[in-house]
Amino acid sequence: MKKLMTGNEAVAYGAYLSGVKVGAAYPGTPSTQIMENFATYPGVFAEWAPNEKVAMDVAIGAAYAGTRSIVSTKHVGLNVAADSFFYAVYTGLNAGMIVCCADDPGMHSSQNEQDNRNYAKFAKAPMLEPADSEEAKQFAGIGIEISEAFDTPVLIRFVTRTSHSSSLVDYSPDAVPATYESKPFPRNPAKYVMVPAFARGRHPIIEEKIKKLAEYAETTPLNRIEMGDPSLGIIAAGSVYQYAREVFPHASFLKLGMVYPLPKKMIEKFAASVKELIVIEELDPFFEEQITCMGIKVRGKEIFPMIGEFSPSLIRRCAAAAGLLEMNEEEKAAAEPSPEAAALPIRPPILCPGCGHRGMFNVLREAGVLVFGDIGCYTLGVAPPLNAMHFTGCMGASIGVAHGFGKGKTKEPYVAVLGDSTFFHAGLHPIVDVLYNKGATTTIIADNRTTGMTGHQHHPGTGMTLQNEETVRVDIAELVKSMGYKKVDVVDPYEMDKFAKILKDHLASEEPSVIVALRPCALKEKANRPPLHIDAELCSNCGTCLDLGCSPLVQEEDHVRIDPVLCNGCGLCQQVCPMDAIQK
Ligand SMILES: Cc1ncc(C[n+]2csc(CCOP(=O)(O)OP(=O)(O)O)c2C)c(N)n1
Repeated sequence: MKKLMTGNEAVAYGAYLSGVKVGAAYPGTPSTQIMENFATYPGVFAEWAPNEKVAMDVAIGAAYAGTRSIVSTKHVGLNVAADSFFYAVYTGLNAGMIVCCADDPGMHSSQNEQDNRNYAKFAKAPMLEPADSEEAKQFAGIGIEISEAFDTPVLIRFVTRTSHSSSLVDYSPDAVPATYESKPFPRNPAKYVMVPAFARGRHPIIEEKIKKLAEYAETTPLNRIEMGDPSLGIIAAGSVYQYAREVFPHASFLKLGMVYPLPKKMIEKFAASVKELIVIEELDPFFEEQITCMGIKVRGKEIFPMIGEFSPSLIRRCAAAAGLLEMNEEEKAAAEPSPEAAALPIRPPILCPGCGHRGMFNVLREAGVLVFGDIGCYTLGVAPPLNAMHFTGCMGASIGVAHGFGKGKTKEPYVAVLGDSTFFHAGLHPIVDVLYNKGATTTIIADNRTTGMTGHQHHPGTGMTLQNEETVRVDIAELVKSMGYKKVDVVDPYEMDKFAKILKDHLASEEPSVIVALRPCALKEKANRPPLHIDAELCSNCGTCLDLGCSPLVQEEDHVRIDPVLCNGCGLCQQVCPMDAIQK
């Protein structure tokens, strides 16, 4: 039967079908649902690791043990896991392993739009890129085959569109996963212990392997030439291939399913059979540069942008500007921004009603401290009217940067702020660094007992596993105390006066300190508190409550009103109202 599946669902299904039994990941949009789905299949073990490097090591370990494995990550997660990924290319594995990584062109939910195809070249590992969900399913199995045939981890690249869009997949509810002979881990230090003497022996093997993979790329059906009108030849992969097919229905195509290493002979043959050759690829000129280096005349980034996400209409507009096609009136009209869309109000993301982060940021703003922030829902503290964050880089950077800022002999009061999931991901090492290197940073851990931003995944501080089993809950306050932190307070960010006093005390202290701002995520809490309302007679319309940036607070002509449908009853606005106009 056919089933509508997202690319994330399909690759998880494909991994299950091909006998993958161990999966590890850390959540990250757009890849999160790969592991969430894989975890639902019978007979598999799947975990949320504290971060992507740990996830990578876990999957590598499983493959060493002779069990097929999968890792999934968003693009920047591969930065975190890169050290491990690179050694795995050197050691090889023992059973197949696929690394599904999802790029985010257009930065729908990321801090950058790096092109992870570069990792394949950099690490010297093969990379596949599906163009729809059926391919996502199939490429999981082919990835495992390649991994075992060439003794290498195989990257499967997604982008937001291939991860999140749905298309039909051949599906059987009773499908039985493939069986395979599990081999015991060979005790072979020359292969698995990467000291320089042994690693030197491995490097030529990797170079040889990538040459063999390039030969494989020439014959695998993953890459195919689809001859149409020979006046224009297009090389494309992934979702961009689908867009290009839509825009140029009659052109000739070289559709790449294996995006590294490239099938050079096939490219030469294709180039020779078309009059003009173009490459359509999002982000970096990854194919274009390699094809240009082969001495083949090709155009790519001269026509299409290096920045942002593509769409059929963007490809059409760029191609028309380059004289490759003519747009009809309807297409021209569709390319113009619609007045209706322009008239829509801008709705930036904001913290949810009842979010504890709001109380914390209100205290921080009122205290006027510099806030070295991090990545999570709480990054929204940067937005007006809270305006209470002054730096965010990547996960876990808050504490180290704040520590360095302190060592830079600043006179300004400053704090580091990061979430509980981020703390377990990349906060442990810098928080040790502050202590070890005699820093004075106050670190605030916004503990909402979940990974809020990516959709409420468990982490070591929630007491539950990905497969919904109860487990040890690592207590953040006890953990930092055991490291040697003496000044540690746990405070509810709903209690803003108390929080402000504790903050003042911590900032006045010379010693490094930790404040755990503990308040479960409002979307998980199911608090069932009655909504508040504003007595219009008492409201002086001063706007103090609006500075909390809480969406149920609506400005009327001469007073503020609370929308009872949205209000969570948290009482933060009641605490800041100077007129006592807000009541239960
Ligand atoms: C290296 C990396 N991995 C994953 C992500 C995706 N991501 C962004 S924020 C976040 C965690 C947020 O959880 P938490 O720190 O608990 O804060 P909350 O959103 O709950 O406030 C994740 C997983 C990322 N941006 N970078």
